[in-house]
Amino acid sequence: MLHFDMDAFFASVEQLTRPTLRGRPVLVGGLGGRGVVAGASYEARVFGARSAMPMHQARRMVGAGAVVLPPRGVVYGVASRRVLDTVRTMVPVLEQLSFDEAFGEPAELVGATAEQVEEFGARLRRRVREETGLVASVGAGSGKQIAKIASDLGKPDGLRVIRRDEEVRLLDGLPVRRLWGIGPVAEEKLHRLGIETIGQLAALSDAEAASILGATIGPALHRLARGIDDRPVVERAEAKQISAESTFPADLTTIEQLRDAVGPIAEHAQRRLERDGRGARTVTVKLKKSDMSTLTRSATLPYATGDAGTLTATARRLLLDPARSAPFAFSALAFPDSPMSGRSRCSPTSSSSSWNCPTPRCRYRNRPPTPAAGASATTSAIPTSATAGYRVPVTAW
Ligand code: DCP
Ligand code: MG
Repeated sequence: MLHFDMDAFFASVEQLTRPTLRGRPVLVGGLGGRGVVAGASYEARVFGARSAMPMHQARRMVGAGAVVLPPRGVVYGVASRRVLDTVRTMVPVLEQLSFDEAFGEPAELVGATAEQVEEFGARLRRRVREETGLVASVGAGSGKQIAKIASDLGKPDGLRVIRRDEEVRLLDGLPVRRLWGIGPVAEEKLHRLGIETIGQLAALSDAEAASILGATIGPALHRLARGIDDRPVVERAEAKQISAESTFPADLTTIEQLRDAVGPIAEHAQRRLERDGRGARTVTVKLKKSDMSTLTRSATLPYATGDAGTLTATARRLLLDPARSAPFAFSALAFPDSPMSGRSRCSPTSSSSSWNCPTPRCRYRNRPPTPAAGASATTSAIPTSATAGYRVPVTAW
């Protein structure tokens, strides 16, 4: 498995397109009072500046030499496409994770030695640099988890191939947070039990891992901690968010009411996910309080799934007790995510007034094929995740 990730992507594109910025500490991000850093060049990182840090703090760290720029999304999009197109000349099937990173498993590396993988990775990095002027770091290993860790270890401007016999030693010593799917909440749970490293997590029994991390994602995370990672590379079709929501006649005031209310909403969204032949990895719950303020919480699973039980359970875990905040007037749930592989999806007919659909009950069948139109006020309130393309407002249909 190969993973590539561009170095300081936004900042590097700025330095590429504005040569006077090369070698200088560039901060890309929000310029206003509450702006945060989206990307920092490696020259800025020397001073401690990092992505997601308040811009004023990063500016202070870097000092007078800081070059602060607003993000130019369109330019990064063009650069991203050029990078991806270049990588595809050597790795035809790619699973893109964001603007600047992707997994690939080139057929010519099946059964290759570590030296052959290194040679391929070096060639790939060279080609990206020659074609785009940008620097990619590349990692390789037996699975996605290890390949991603490898590219990170290779940074900046590097290549790291992790051999089978190095894997366990390397994983064991890493903090649990480095494991795919472990967010701040799971990390804190594990820390409270004295589990700091991936090795300590791997040493638990299956039952212990499930009881700490939950029966839905615990076993998957435990397998990853033990270095078992056979997830294939899956080309993603257009990402989208599928959502369902309800408004209640009376405010929900207990966690039990809220849990009950989530069931039918989750099932509704899950049925639509299924009809689309998709799976979801991220579950977002949006709650509207009686004072009309909105609260959004999400969780990302280690695998995309279409399983109703898993998705509903994940949504329920995200709920907050109304007794400890204002009662909830409204609750919504969304699955932004990737398609499951292998099932055909709807496409517009040549007349453009209806759709060819894989299932007879499909909601697209008699709709004009303009899926991006009509995002309702309710769904547009759901933050677009990095993978969300267009959103489908269930309330409108
Ligand atoms: N990004 C962002 N907000 C963040 C993190 C990243 O907007 N909190 C954007 C800017 C980054 C791009 O996504 O340039 C890619 O993210 P990476 O995490 O890959 O970070 P970089 O490419 O900037 O640096 P590197 O990969 O070298 O660590
Ligand atoms: Mg990057």
